[in-house]
Amino acid sequence: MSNNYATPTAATTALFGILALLWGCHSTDAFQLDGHVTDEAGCANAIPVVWNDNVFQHDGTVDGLTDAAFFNVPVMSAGSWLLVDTFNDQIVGPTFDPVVSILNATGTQRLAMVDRVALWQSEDPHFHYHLADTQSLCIKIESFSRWTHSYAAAQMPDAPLAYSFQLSLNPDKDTIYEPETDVVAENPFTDSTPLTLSASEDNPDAGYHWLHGVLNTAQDADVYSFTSLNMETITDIFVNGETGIGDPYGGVSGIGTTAQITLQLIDADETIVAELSPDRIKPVLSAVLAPNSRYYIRVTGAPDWMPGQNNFYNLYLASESVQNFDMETASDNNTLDNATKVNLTAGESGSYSGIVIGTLETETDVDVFQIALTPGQMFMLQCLGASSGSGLQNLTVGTFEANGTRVRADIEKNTPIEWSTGPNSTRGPLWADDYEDLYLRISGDYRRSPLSRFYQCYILVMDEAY
Ligand SMILES: [Ca+2]
Ligand SMILES: [Ca+2]
Ligand SMILES: [Ca+2]
Ligand SMILES: [Ca+2]
Repeated sequence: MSNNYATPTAATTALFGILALLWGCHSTDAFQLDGHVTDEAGCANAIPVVWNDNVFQHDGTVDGLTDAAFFNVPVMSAGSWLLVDTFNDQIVGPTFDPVVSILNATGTQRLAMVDRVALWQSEDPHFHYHLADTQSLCIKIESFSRWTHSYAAAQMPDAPLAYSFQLSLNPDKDTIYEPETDVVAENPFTDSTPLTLSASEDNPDAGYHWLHGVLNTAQDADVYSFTSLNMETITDIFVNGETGIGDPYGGVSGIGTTAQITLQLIDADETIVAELSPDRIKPVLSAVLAPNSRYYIRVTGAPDWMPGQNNFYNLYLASESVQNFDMETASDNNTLDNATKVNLTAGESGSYSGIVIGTLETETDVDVFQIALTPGQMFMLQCLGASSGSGLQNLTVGTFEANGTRVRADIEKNTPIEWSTGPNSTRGPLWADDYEDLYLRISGDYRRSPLSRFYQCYILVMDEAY
């Protein structure tokens, strides 16, 4: 039996990316409960969790989309962390889109309910849960169809349906937990919690790290310090896990945290580089970091936040070489003629993606990028300035044809600019009809000194046939 940890290799493409998970050895043990069983009855007949080196792995089956499996977790002490994973995308054969609920031992109280990974796009839950109290838990695994009560309309596949599920108690691989003796230090910068960010084995141009902590009071401030990689990087700090306890009628996940945080990235001069109060639509803070330099991550309660029952947070730090992105070449990219060319990377099924990053160095700077399209392709983007913690306000994206005809413009207000078919889109996708090159013109206002002047755009192009 081995631990299975997610190993993000390109977290900065999380907005459109799909991540592969590692896969280890498992025991198989079939178990079924009637689909209409209550949580109380399910928890009373749950499969006992038996730890093996603080890991519990279970491969099982349920009889159709309406059934659920229940597990009983022995008493864990307050302050423990539980990593909850499913691996259904690794199963060959009939399976389902899993939803995991954490309940109290008797199944009368819901503590968390998670359908998918907020950090990267996967139907399989992967989240860290923090125990505020010493207690035992009941964990329920059900299909998305059962969660949303839509199984009547769903096409029933042949039973039984397989699932794979793993719990890890206090996992510590690539992970920092804030010290248990959490005091507000006299100097939070010299007394910060250090983390070592090192380049990963599979990708020497990148480094990743988990961070977990608790806001003990409304005034609590947690400061972590690290040295950036030995190259210029774009560094993202993701908040992995949605607040609340989820919606029992489906659609909204919650990992059970009552913390709403403000994140700051601070440089060695103690100047704030980026600041964000993350939420479901703006879950990530981003900045370009200088090589081999000291930085701090400061976590506090968001403005007007009141502490609740379980005020924990899960952060994921991802640094990647800027050379993996289309960075603006110079300040002379102010016109269509001098546009920076964007190199899209071909993905699966006729999709092409790229990430454009840059800075608006002066009040009058504009940056123009050129994207080659073919007629019939669908063009989608997401652009962030203040939405990822930079000091740029009113980030404006205009698109133009080669002859200078404006196609569309959009301004970032309280949410990222997003041209897609998704629920958070500000506009729909663009369709490349008659033009072959599309020009992206970025402008904005700088109103939040000393924050950075950084912006980024994720681009996704799909062939018509897709
Ligand atoms: Ca799911
Ligand atoms: Ca703390
Ligand atoms: Ca420029
Ligand atoms: Ca620029």
